[in-house]
Amino acid sequence: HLDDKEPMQSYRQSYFTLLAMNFGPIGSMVKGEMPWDDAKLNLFAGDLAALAKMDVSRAFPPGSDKGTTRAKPEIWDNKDDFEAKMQDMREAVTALQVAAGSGDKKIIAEATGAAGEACKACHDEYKAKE
Ligand code: ASC
Repeated sequence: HLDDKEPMQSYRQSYFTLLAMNFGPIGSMVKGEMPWDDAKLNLFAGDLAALAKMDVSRAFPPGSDKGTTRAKPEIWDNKDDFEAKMQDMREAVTALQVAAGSGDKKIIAEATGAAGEACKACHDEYKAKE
């Protein structure tokens, strides 16, 4: 490996970086911090939905809580709740792709808010601040 990190830590960080870099611009467009671009929004929402089909749960196997990870031990203590929150995220970003296809800014804003809440719900419980 290229570094001395837990390999699954690299896997999950890469995954969530891809999520953030597709979701971030959608959030910025909805907030008016970036020019609205329907084509880009649909591309990003499509990639998010594709990423949601990946089994990111496999990036959190037992024993992969070692090292300097910001993934809190509660993930492995509350696997069912963690999985449920992950599933909420999958459903929210899949719904966001459908919303993006509508072209309706209000519907897109609501779906973006819901997806952001799904991200946050998991971070609040399972991602260390630093
Ligand atoms: C983002 C991003 C997150 C979520 C979260 C939403 O753009 O990188 O982790 O939105 O901040 O509350």
